[in-house]
Amino acid sequence: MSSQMLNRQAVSGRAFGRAACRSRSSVRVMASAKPLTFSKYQGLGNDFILVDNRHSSEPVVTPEQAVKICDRNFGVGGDGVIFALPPVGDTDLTMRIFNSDGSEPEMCGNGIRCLAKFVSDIDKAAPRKYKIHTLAGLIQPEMLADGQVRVDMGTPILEGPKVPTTLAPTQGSTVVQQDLVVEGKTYKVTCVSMGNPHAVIYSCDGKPIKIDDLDKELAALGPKFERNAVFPARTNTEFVEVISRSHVRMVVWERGAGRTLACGTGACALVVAGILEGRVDRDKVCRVDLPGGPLQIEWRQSDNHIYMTGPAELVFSGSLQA
Ligand code: ZDP
Repeated sequence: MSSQMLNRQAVSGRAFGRAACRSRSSVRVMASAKPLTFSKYQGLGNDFILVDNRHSSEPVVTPEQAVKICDRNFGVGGDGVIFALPPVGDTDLTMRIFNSDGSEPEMCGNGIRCLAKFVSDIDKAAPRKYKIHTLAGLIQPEMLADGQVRVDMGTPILEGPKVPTTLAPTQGSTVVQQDLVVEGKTYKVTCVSMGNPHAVIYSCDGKPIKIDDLDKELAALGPKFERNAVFPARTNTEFVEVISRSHVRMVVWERGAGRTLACGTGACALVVAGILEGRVDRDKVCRVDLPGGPLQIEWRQSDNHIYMTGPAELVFSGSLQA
């Protein structure tokens, strides 16, 4: 695939021909004709290729190239490519991400923990807090002494049209436990944005979700929610089982990435939804069990912000030939 064909058109929510034809050639990146150095990090198995792009405000990898880099057979393999870009205003840096289908989401939770760890590793910085500019606004990860990362994820967006969804609101302008029929079953959907859209489901046909049963249907069901007409920007979808009022279990079908082992913005969105549905306690840390491991989530009343705490680990570093 010549570089001429790879002109840049990143548009949120639109995929770039991943499934159709997985080209047989290994990925080549024309990053100013020198190899592209990268590091792979993961947060609970949600894995990303991190690129230090602080020398230019333009990502050195196009959405199409990101699709190939994320390919688990012909590329490095990952759920997305994340760029550390120059700061905006009084922030420390800017984050952008391309999903594995080439679409560009506004925010990513596991990804921003990995980005903070990546930058602090490169800069050999002592544990500190970062101000990061994203398409979803200011997000602030803080490196903790125990190696975990706690992130001030800001405030959730609850107005239906801003999530966005066309489902009718049930509590003021918020869509809480609204009916959505998919494949003949009636799901109760609560819609929350963490900068990126989430549809959260705790019950179906009047019965609580059981993760072990739901998990088998996820591959067939996930796309039916992701691309449902009531979600104009597509959506991430979280199915949740309540264990206690401060402990839940989930599986996720991500917009532009499919089934992943973890979704940080999704974990935040489902705790907000659980509180709005009266299933989860506010002002208490809620343990969220994701397929890849646990996250600690708290929706604080004092500042209405959500705080997410979890791991971020280096897997390996390498370079892609020009
Ligand atoms: O909104 C989207 O398109 C998500 N697929 C973005 C990635 C979200 C992520 N998994 C997270 O942890 O929030 C990185």
